[in-house]
Order: sequence, then C-alpha cells, then structure tokens
Amino acid sequence: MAAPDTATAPRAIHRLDYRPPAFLVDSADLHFDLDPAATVVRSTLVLRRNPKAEDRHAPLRLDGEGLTLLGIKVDGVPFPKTHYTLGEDGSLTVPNPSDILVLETEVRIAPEENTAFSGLYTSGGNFYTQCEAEGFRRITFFPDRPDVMTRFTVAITADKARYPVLLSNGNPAGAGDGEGGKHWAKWEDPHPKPSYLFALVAGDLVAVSDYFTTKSGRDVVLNIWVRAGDEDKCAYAMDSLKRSMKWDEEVYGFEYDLDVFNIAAVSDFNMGAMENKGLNVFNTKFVLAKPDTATDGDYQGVETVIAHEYFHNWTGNRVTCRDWFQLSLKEGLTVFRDQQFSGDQGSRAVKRIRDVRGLRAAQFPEDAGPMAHPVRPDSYIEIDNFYTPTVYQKGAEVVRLLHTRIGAQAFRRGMDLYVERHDNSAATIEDFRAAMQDASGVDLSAFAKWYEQAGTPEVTAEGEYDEAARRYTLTLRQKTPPTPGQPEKRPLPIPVAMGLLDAGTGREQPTRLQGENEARTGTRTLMLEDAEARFVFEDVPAPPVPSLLRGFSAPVKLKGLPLDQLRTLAARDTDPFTRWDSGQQYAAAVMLGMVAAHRRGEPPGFDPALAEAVRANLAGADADPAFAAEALPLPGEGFLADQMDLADPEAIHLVRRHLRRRIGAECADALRETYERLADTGPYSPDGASIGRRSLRNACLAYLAAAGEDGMRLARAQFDAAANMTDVLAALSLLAESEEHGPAALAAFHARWRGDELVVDKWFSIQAMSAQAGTAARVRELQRHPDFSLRNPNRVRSLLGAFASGNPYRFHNRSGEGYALLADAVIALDPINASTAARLVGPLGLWRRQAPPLSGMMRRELERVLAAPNLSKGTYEKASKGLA
Ligand code: 0A1
Ligand code: ZN
Repeated sequence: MAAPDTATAPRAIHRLDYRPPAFLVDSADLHFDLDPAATVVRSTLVLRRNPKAEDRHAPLRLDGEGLTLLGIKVDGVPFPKTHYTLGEDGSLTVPNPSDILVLETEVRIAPEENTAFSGLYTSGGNFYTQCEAEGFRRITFFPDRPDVMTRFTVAITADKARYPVLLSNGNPAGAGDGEGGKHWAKWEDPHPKPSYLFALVAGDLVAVSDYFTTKSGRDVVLNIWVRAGDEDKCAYAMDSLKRSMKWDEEVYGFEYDLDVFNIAAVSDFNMGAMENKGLNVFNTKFVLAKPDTATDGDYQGVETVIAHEYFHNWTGNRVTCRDWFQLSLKEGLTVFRDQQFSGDQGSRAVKRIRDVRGLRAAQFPEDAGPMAHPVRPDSYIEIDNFYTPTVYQKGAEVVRLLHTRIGAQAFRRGMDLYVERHDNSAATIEDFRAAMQDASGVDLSAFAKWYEQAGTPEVTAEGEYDEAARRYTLTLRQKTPPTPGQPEKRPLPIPVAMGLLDAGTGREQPTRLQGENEARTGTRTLMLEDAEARFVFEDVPAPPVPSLLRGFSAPVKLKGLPLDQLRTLAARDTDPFTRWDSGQQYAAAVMLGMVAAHRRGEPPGFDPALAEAVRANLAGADADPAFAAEALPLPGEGFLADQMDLADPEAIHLVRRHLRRRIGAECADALRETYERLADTGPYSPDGASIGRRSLRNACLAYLAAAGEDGMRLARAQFDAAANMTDVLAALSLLAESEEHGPAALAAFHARWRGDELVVDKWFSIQAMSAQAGTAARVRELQRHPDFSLRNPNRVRSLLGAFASGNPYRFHNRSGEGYALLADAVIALDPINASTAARLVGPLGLWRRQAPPLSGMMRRELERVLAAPNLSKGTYEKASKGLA
C-alpha cells in the first residue's frame, strides 16, 4: 500500500484555529483586460487594519494562486521587491504594512488554460468565473476568505466583436467604445460582499429578458444569458425565477436589492449553479429546458436550483458565513427554503417524499462511510470536498427540526431577527440558532449537537398495551453508530411526529398523554431527548398501531417495526409520508428476506401482499397520481443495500428484477389499464399533476416491460411516438435493457440528438446504468467515443458518475473491471479538474460496505489512486480517508 508521505501530505485546516482577519478591505476596484491567453487584472484595494484582529502587528497576507505579478504599488508608489514576499503557495505578504494603505497590483492570468473551472476560465469561447470557495485568489491577490466583505467596482475591457456582452456583479455603471476594436463596461455593486461572490461573464451571448416589480414597486430587469439558439429553452427558468422572487417576498419579506438580476448559463461547470451577487452563473443543465429535450426531472431541477440560487441573495449573500466551517449556515438554510418553495408550488407530501428519498440515497451512506462529517465540520483538507449531502441536505433537515420545534411563526420572527442582527456581515451557525432561540423563547441549546455530531441516529420503538388499564406505553430509544473521529455519541433531541391508529379499524385515535387533561386529535410531536423515553397514553380502547416519524420529522432511521404494523400504516395512515414510507419499508423487509434466501441457494418465494399493494395503489391512483407514482416502484437497490450489514449488489439486483417481473405479470391487466387511461392528451406541461400522471404511467410501463415482450413492444411504441423527453427517455431506459431493441433505439436516439449536449449526456447515462452484462466494457468503450471528453464535468458525471453511483449491480461486477475503470478515470482527470476527480472517487471509498473479494479489489484501486504522482489535495483527502 502507498504510505502517504507525511512530509508532503497536505495539511488539514481546523475550525478552532479561526482568527479574525488582520486587514479589512474597504473597497476593491478591479479592471480586467480580457484575453483568453493573457488577461491582465489591475486591482486597487483600500486596506485597513482590523480593529478586532488579535495581533495588532500581523503582516498583511493576500491569497494568490498561479498569478504572474506584473506590478505592485503602495499608496501610489512602486513597491520595492524587498518590501514584500511571494510565497510558494502563490500568496503575497507585506511584513510591515502601515495600518491604512492603498495596494495596487497588476497580474496576468491565462483563462484558456484553466481546465479546473475555478477562477476565470473560458468555455465555448466566452469568459466565466467561479470563485466559491477559493477561486478568487486565482484572479487577483486578495484576502480570499468569506469574513472579508468589500464594496467592488469592476471595469471590463475586451474585443467588442468577440465579446459583445460584458457582465459583472451589481448595477451597470457605464459602457463605451475604446481603441482597437475594444469596448468597456463598468459595474458597481453597492452591497459589501466576500470575494467568493465575485463574478464576471463576457462573450457572445444573447439575453432572454423580463422584469419583476418588487413589493415596494421597483422594477427589476431579469436577464437569462445563453448562447444564440438556446433562447427557446429559457421560459421555465424565467417563470421559476419570478415565482421565487414573489414567494420570498410573501413568505420571508425578502425583497430583491439591485436594479438587475442576471443569470448566465455555461456548459462547463463543476456544480449546479452559483449565487454570485446579481450575476448567478448556472450549469446549462439547470437553465435550459423545453419539452422535447428536458424531462420532468430536469424541469424540477431547473425550478429548484433557480429558487435556491435566488434565495441565497438573503441567506448567503446579505448574511454570509464567517468561515467555511459555517457553510451549512447558508446551504442548509437555503436548501430548506427551496424545499419549502417547491412544496408550496405543488404537492407538499410528494415533495417531502422525494427529498427524503434523496437524503437516504446520498446522505445516509455518506454518514455511514469514511467521509462522515458533522453538518458543521471540524476540519478539512480541501473545502471543495465539503459541498456534501451532509452540509446541504442534512443541514436543511436540521433547520427543519428547529422549524418544527418552535413553529412557523416563531421561525419567521427568528429569520427577521437573524437578518436584523447580521445583515451585511459574516455570521456563524451559533448566531442563527441564537436568533431562533431569542425570537421563540425556546431553549434550543440541545439542538447544537445536531450540527456537531456526525452519523445517522437509529430509533427503535416498543409498544405495550395494558388492556385492563386501557393504557398504551410507547418506549422510544435512540443510538447513533460511531463515525471516524467520533467513537462516542450523545443522544440528540429528536422530534417524533406521531399518531395512533386503531389496529382493528385502522382509524386514527385521539391521544391523551398521562398528565394531560384533554385528548388531542391528529398528529402530535413527542420529544425524544435522551437515549430512552417512555410515553404513556391513557384511554386507549384497543391495542393501537403507532404511526411514527410522520412527515419524516427527523433525519433518523426508524428501525424494526413489525411487518403487520407496516402493512396497516401503508394502507391506512392519515399521513401521506408515513403511508408511502411504510409501504417501502414493508417491501424492503420482504425483499431482504428474499435476498437472504437467494444467498442460501433457496428459491426466492413471493409475497402476494406486494402484488395486492400494487393493485390497491392503482385502484386509488386517480385521487393523487403523483403520490401513486411514488408508491408504485419497489425500493431502490441502494436503499436495500444500506439495510444489510454487508451489501450484495448482485443478489439485490436479481431479487428486484425477479420481483418486478412477477408483479408485472400478476398485475398486468391493472397496469395496462392505468397505462392506457393516462395516455397523454394535451400539450406538455410541467405542473405537478401532469408530472404525476406521466410518472405513474411510466412506472406502469416499467413493470410491464419487466414482465416480457408485450411490455417491451409497448415501450418501443412509446419511444417512437412520444412528443416529450420524459416519455421518450422512460421508454429508452427500458429498451436499453433488451438485446433485441436496445442497440437500434440507442442509435436512433443519438442520431436524433447528437447536436444537443444535455441530451447526449442522457444517452451516455442510460448506457452507463444498464444492467446488461457488458456494461463495464461498454463504459470503457464510450470513453473513447468522439462525444466523450474528460474536460466537460457534465459529460464525466453522465458516464462515469452514473455508472459508479447509479448502477451498483454492474459497478460491483465480480471481475473488478468497474473499479479499475473508475480509478483510471480519476487518475486521468485529477490533473485536469481536481474537484470533479475528487467527487468521482467517492464510491471507491465505500469498500467496507462490500464483502470480499469485492472489498479488497476496491481497496486496491483506491490505493492505486493514492499512489498517483502529484495527486491534488482534494483527491488525496478522499482517497486517504477512504483507506484510513
Ligand atoms: N454555492 C453554490 C454551490 C457551489 C459551490 C462550489 C462551486 O464551485 C466549486 C460552485 C457552486 C450553491 O449552493 O448552489
Ligand atoms: Zn447553495
């Protein structure tokens, strides 16, 4: 095994080492002379010693990375070389600065060589920036940390013909023509901001424009900047933006605070999008949508990400983070807000189900793996590695816990207080909790543990009915398994929203806890604060079925509910989340039994209750097709694997396939009837009800195709006739599993869509996620396809990410070739785009979840990655923690 060289191993940054900055920046005037090979950036910073700094004589240190220094002046006078030093890390230090100084620097950078897409880079001949978390230091020398907030003015000069559009943060403040075919534009951002929110976009772009009138009557110009030809794909993004602006005014009182809101879409982007002040930069995937190229899921992604970035204007930009350990202060809160928004646009229950599904698929495994970390981490080597499901999704769940604990009204007062206290400044997670506590008068100190402790708590319930006393005692227990660096866990405050159903009739019962005067109807919340708590219910006429964790009231695993209780809840509970979840947990329990039988070499058997549930679901589907569509499919392979001590991806896949075939055959008539009844009639619409009908119909088709050739023919017909990408892709993903239909359908799809890069991504993904035997080899081959490139993050994710994270059966192929191809790709990608490489390596780190010999093969590939020369900090961190 490659022993990490401790002398050169990258250093970790620790939360407790935080110190206030030595200098503050009152203003930053930047000038860009744009050129892909040699852009010159002139910066004038007005710097002032921070009165709150601990060391009143500390040197002035400015971050920098890969900058060629062309000139430097202090207070207008050239600064001698003896008065400053350039560090090996690229930083600039002035050992003896005066307390107030004006520092001018001129640097050269090469945007076209920037393949990491951090800092200023080119894509498709245009210029874009990405500065979160630490990209601004690749543009100019600056204290590149979020607690330094500055007023920026930006002037951009560039060739007018090649770069007709010149954008930056804030409001436009002048434009004109210069010499030699150049032109210029000036932007002023009146709001102080940290450097990570800086943005510049320049190039040959066209705008789709609209406007929004704020609640105080100001008109804001809205522009979405795209490449010519993409204008017809911006309507849904614009509509989502306007709805987000309105919602944030209505629900939180937050009004937009500039004259213009610009969004620029770019094909080369490491993440989803970025909330730069007044100039959001978006991955095209989360802007561009029209019915024939985007699926319902894509439309939902556009709505969510547009809302998310817009909501950051107040939670993130106006109030920002003191340091990167506080990342969830803006991300958890903003995800919570975008989840609330999307819930309000359609069905709250269905939205909640989807969010929980996402949390379980991505965050629970992270919390159980080598990269497990608290929502507020204690240390990191590379901050890019901490833009995680834990910081985002679990962070949002923790905000929701506070919301549940104090109620919506107090939460709103808490938000007002938080902004009143911290507007235009950099805050901490503690500040947020303090505002919620002060506004509500509720002691929230115990909730701090949710931010400090990693791992998913496991909750068990035990009920005891005393017939003579008509008393039901519910005992709840919690336990959190150890995570790296945190062997001992403390109990957390867990709100358990619940009710009691009558076991016989399935009806909801009023509940009265011992000591209460009156019974309550409907859901109530019990607080489990210690390792164990007992709740005694009085006047319970018959043995009840407890319905627990309604609405998924806490991010925990509720374990060990008896099968008969799950069945009652799945059929009868009044809470839609619990109804859905109980159905899934029931199916999971049955399937895990089948997996065990398969491993013993026994026939898998069949539980007719599963087919009955499908029939019952279809019979009641008209009332809420979107809910029915969530309840119809069997639990996913990942969800099942997570419930086993050691995963067995092959057994899980075979059992699931067997069951889908069996249910498809047994319920064929009902499935077919629903499929036909829901045949599309009108034009495409992305509203929740229409999406629900399409999802339900495609879920029926999936069962029918699993059952045999009749279903496959139906899929082929849908593939040929469908007018929207949702239905085309649903059919194609089924056809791709068939040796007979797959190749022709895939070829036709590629021929039709080869010119649309987001659709070509789908073509790669479908093949990467196929259960067919040759998939790993096919993924290798596809890396040599002329449309594949390691340089485009969307393409990398669509092929390699989809294979490693979305196809457990074939990724964990016994030959080990899946692991080897992933390691090869990580090693090749790391020098090009380290942050995407570090994300890609993640699945190999989960080797402890597999049984030998798979675990050993995975570990060896991870060692091979770690041994690669000049490995980036980020990939080093992921690989070394995976092996620790
Ligand atoms: N703040 C953005 C996410 C983001 C983070 C890092 C990036 O580049 C390395 C880009 C975007 C958000 O929450 O949407
Ligand atoms: Zn965000």
